[in-house]
Amino acid sequence: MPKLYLTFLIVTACSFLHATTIDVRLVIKPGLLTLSNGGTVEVITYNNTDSFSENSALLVWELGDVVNLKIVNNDTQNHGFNADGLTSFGIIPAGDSVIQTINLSNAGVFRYNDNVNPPFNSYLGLSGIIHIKDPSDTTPYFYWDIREIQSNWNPILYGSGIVNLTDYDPDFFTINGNHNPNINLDPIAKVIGNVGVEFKIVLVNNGLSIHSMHFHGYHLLSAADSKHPAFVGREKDTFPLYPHEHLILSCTPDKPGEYPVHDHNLVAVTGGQEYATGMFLTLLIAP
Ligand SMILES: [Cu+2]
Repeated sequence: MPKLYLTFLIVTACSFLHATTIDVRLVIKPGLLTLSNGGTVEVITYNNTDSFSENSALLVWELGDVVNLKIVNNDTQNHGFNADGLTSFGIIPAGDSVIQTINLSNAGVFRYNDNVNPPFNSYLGLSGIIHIKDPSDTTPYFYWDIREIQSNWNPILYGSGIVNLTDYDPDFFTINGNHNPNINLDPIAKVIGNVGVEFKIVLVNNGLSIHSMHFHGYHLLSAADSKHPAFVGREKDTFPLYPHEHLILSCTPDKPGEYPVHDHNLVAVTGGQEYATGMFLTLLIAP
């Protein structure tokens, strides 16, 4: 047997030996999201605990593992669960649950969403991030689940009413369901790092608008781009992000400091027409 082939067999066998099976349960639940002006709107989210979370769960899994994913639909409407390139559950009727086994054979970022009533159920909060990590990748990761809210749409859509996409005029803008300044208290989003130590940020646009994240202080390297794979390798300070697109950005800070990051689509830095209660946060880099 050729040596290379034998090595491949041994490596494959080892990775199977180390494969872990994990049970993941996500519950679809309606609830209220608190906006930057203190008001609330109806949202529906995928929750990985029994309590309601304002933003759908971040799912970080390991390459080679096997996930038994159970989706429980605790809403009064039918929903689904879909992640392009990974899995699709079809319809999960109200009050029902569906289990699927997913073999994690490709590392990378996948956007998951409810593909029923597109794009509105996804807009209402039923969308999130799956990151399948290669265990050899020890880089610290941060995650930005980016979306907008048109506050007068949520009660209509939640009540199964109809809105016109061409009238979309969002008034609140969130990262992981948070806004400035609260966003800086979210350890999943807030980059805290050190000079000379690489970190990566996964950005997923789960909204319906184009965003453009602008970094002060550093240039970041595009390490993955779902919409424009040819842009991978570019080093710059502003990264457009189309609806349902994802990016992975890498940075090895060359200096200490606290530097702002904000959406260059400046309306998205506001919340309820108030500046700067939207997509604005800082990178905090220690020497
Ligand atoms: Cu700026």
